[in-house]
Amino acid sequence: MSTRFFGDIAPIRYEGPESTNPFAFRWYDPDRTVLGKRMEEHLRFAVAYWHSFCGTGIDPFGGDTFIRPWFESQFKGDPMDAARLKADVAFELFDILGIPFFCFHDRDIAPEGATLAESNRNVRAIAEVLAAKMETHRTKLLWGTANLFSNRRYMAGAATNPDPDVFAYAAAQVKNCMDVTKDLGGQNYVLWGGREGYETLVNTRLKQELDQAGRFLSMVVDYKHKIGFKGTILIEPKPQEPTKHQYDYDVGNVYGFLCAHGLENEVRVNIEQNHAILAGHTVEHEIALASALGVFGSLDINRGDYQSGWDTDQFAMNVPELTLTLLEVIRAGGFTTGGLNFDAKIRRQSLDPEDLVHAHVGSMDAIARALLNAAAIVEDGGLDAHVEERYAGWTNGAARAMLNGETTLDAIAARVDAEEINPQPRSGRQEYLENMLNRFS
Ligand code: XLS
Ligand code: NI
Ligand code: NI
Repeated sequence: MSTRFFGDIAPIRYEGPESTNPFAFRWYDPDRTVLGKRMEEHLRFAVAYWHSFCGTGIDPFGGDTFIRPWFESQFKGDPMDAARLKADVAFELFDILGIPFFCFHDRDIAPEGATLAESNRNVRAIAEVLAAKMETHRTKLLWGTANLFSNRRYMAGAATNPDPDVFAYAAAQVKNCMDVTKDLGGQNYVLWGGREGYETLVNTRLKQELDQAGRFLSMVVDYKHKIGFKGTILIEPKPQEPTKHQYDYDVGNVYGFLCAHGLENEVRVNIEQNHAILAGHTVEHEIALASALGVFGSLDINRGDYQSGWDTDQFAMNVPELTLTLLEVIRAGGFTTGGLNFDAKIRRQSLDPEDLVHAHVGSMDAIARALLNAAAIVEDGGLDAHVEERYAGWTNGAARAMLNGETTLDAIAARVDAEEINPQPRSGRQEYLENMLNRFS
């Protein structure tokens, strides 16, 4: 059954850079080979159920602006029927975009019930609706996650709540969501700890809360193995918002936490552009660090505002910025189970169904163009050659010995004396290299 929420908008096709058709791709050409791989396989785009089908346009100073027939406030009848209508519209958009993946929270797809058992049944019932649709549509599940932050019971955290009953409730909710994610063939399972942090240290036992978080994550990993879920468990770092201080602050912080609990080979990170900015980093930095530490998993691709100190979650449209992002993704070896999830929302004034289409089409195009730019930079080789040259000293024997543990501090001191080593600074050539990059954007 087609709901035709999007009217007569036809599936978006690639028409090439000269096209002026707003309902066409100018750069995203899924079958085009880039660095030996199809563009679609490089990018692995996913629609985020929460922003695209649950977002209301609300902001701190005003209520809903979007008209969506499946919203509880606008739907007359059984909320489960509203959830089914929402699923119809979701697959209508997936088909229009030809998108390979989607992502959801349990509470996005199905309404919360009076008890957890009822909520879990609702999630399971709508998952069956989604499973049936996935059989006849091409869109698959990139990841599922449990919403452990909206309901007031989680206001002081889920795994890190002072109340053990909240910890238990969250565990039961996550178990159900992992089961459903596995049954839908999800390629990852995400944990974002929006309320796992504190508002004030005055009432917080920080070490106790960190221990709780570690135990919770260990049980998630154990359960993954118990049910034979083949996907990747991902933690999504964010420094603050909604809590003043969140424990999963950034990639470096999450890595330390994983090591402290022996989970660094079990869990990877889902990096978000806007979260990187809030942590005082760039998204490239977070990708490069995750890759260096062996925990790069997936990306929530969006765009933060450089003036607002909050998660504005705008669609990413800036090609030169995205070129640097895609360059780091390529350097990290690309995605395995991960992908690019549009954790982005249309603006409060973007009222029309077609605005959702323009947002996705525009961002898919900007990212595709950035991938082509990044691939051209790699193929040109000039940048890599410069970096190679910059570190070339480390290939000689005495230098290698310093790195691989074959020498000691006092032996090095003796060699510096004997060889009268006196290093001369060399230009880092930043502007020269930035000029080189600008040839590709
Ligand atoms: C919020 C997060 C959230 C996660 C999924 O800032 O980005 O949307 O991606 O829970
Ligand atoms: Ni996110
Ligand atoms: Ni976010």
